[in-house]
Amino acid sequence: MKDFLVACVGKPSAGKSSFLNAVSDAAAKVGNFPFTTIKPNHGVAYVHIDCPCKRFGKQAQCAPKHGKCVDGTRMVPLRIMDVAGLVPGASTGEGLGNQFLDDLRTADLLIHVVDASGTTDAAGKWPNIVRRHTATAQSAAETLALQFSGYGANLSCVQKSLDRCGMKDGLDTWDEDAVRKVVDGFLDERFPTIIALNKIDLPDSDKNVDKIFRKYDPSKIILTSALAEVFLRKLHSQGFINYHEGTEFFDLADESNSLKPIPAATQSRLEKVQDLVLFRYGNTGVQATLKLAMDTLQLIPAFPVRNINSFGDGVAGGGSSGGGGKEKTGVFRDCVLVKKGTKVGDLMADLLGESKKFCLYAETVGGVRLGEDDEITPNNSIMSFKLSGDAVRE
Ligand SMILES: Nc1nc2c(ncn2[C@@H]2O[C@H](COP(=O)(O)OP(=O)(O)OP(=O)(O)O)[C@@H](O)[C@H]2O)c(=O)[nH]1
Ligand SMILES: [Mg+2]
Repeated sequence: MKDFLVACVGKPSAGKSSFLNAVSDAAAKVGNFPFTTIKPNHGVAYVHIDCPCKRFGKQAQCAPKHGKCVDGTRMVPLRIMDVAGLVPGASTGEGLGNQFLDDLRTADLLIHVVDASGTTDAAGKWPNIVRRHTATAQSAAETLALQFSGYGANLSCVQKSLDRCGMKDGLDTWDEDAVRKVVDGFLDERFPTIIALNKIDLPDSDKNVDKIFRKYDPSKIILTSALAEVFLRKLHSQGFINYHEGTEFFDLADESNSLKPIPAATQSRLEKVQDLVLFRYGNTGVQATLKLAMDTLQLIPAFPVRNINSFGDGVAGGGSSGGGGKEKTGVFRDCVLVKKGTKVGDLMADLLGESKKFCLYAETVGGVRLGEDDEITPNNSIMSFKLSGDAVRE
């Protein structure tokens, strides 16, 4: 199946690299000056999903090949990258120019990281665009296609986004809200986009949060503190706390665990993070952002298993290695993210490749047969593919 990629974009110093570090294994350079990132950083983030092992009481045997599963909460890998800071006009060569837009071409979704403590500003270059538009007597779509060319836009993509947000020609009369609507419409057409409204731990953020919520679709905004998440994860990896990612909870050292006592200076910082972020917002928001990314991309997890009764190892019912307990290698070893609407046959082709022709049938829990044209849904997402070789052996 396609390996999905999400990319963090946003203005310089918004916290893109911090966000990447907060959710992934990356160690991207972070700095309090613009354009710290020149070359994109890549990482693997883990999205938390409900693992079926819990439903079947098999948490102890659950053994993901990638990521891990903690008591039925499964961490599924998702590729993520950040890029250099985006400034208005990047598509015409300002800032770091087109280079970083190239890096984005393969992204499936953008996480627009916004510094909530900063001032919001509209694209400063709009008057120039209007001037050129008027001088060249082009249509609105033509002018914008040129402007968005760095984002991989073509005329039809721009035209579609204009139609979708109900904007016609008369670009020179658009006010700020209209321009914003058009830009948002275009981004939605080209890339699904969600907003990580970052730095909510800073005092100035409050007033901007309201403003931004009024301007954008609130269902696409998550309040985040990448800094708090990085801090909590660091304390966790250093053995000071047991941080329950995605929640406001962590365990401290006591007789029942082997955690280390926290030094006084760190303790006061931890209390601050609790006061400013965890108690106020319930969590740091970064895990929720990944979840929203997954929902926006309409990804659902599918669990190919070798044995539909034991949920044992392997993608397809190919040859058995012979001997050994059925669950020697654990259950629900594989998990793939598929886009809603994906057909059973598509997944089959992807996982089995050439061997697809030996596939007799696919089945899900309870021995229910699946047709190649059946869509994968949360109800049939555990599936096994019966190959002819297998049928002979059994
Ligand atoms: N208070 C606070 N500061 C943050 C947060 N996230 C990032 N920062 C700080 O913001 C500054 C910029 O962070 P980066 O992650 O380097 O930002 P960036 O968007 O990658 O910046 P460029 O690569 O230069 O475009 C650093 O000083 C970070 O420590 C946050 O959630 N809260
Ligand atoms: Mg950066």
